[in-house]
Amino acid sequence: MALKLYHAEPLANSLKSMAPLFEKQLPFESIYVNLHKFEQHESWFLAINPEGQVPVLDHDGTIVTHSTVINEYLEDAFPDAPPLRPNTPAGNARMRYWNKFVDEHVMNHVSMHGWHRLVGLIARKIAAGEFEQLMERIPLPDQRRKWMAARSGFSEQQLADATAKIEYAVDKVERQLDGNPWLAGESFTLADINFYSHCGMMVERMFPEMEIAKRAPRLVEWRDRVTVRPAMQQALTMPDHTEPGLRTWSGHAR
Ligand SMILES: N[C@@H](CCC(=O)N[C@@H](CS)C(=O)NCC(=O)O)C(=O)O
Repeated sequence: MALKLYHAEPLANSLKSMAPLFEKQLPFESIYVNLHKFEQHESWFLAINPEGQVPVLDHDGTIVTHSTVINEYLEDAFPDAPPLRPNTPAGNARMRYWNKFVDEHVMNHVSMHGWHRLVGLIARKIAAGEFEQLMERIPLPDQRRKWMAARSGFSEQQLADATAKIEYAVDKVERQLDGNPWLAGESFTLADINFYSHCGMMVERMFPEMEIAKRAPRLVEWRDRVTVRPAMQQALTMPDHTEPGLRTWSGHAR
């Protein structure tokens, strides 16, 4: 059995698929893809994932893409490893409800702020002609538009809309954690890993004006319980090649 994970820094989608590998104690070969150098759009990587995005799991030649799909694949492929799904119909439905919520209503909004603050700096450093050439290599039209928007800067209105969606998510999670130790109920699941990787671990540092400690104390306590998990610590200490000067809020929870 050979597992390889193509990933970037331990944050967002990359963290989301690294954490389950450590939680499930599955040895894997880590292959770092440098997004700051656009390696995800190079032909060697596009041959593995034609969509040009990380993370990608390679399990004995079976290629699996999209973090939520990868994480469920690991549950199905390794039933004897410590589970990250309740494995009851109702429990799995709750977990998938929260995964869907994070994937559809949280990830892109936090990501826009991240791209505005970090990727925008990277994109603006690239010379005009070179930038257009790099854009031509991006296979997903939405992703190409996102890179271009990051270079010119997202509008105040777009950023404010994204902030409102994040506030909604924070309040929703805070209510869910009233009486439930974890998002899907009694056990730690992929849903906790998902919300943590995209929002929970950095929301306080990214949005100090939200006063998260006051607004969502249960979320902060949950966040700390996720951070100290040995597997999460292993994932969080995976290499970070972000230029130190560009590590503002993205300095990870270490
Ligand atoms: N739906 C995908 C999204 C993957 C994604 O957005 N990956 C980002 C890194 S967090 C990426 O590869 N960005 C580089 C790019 O699109 O150029 C998933 O869940 O894995």
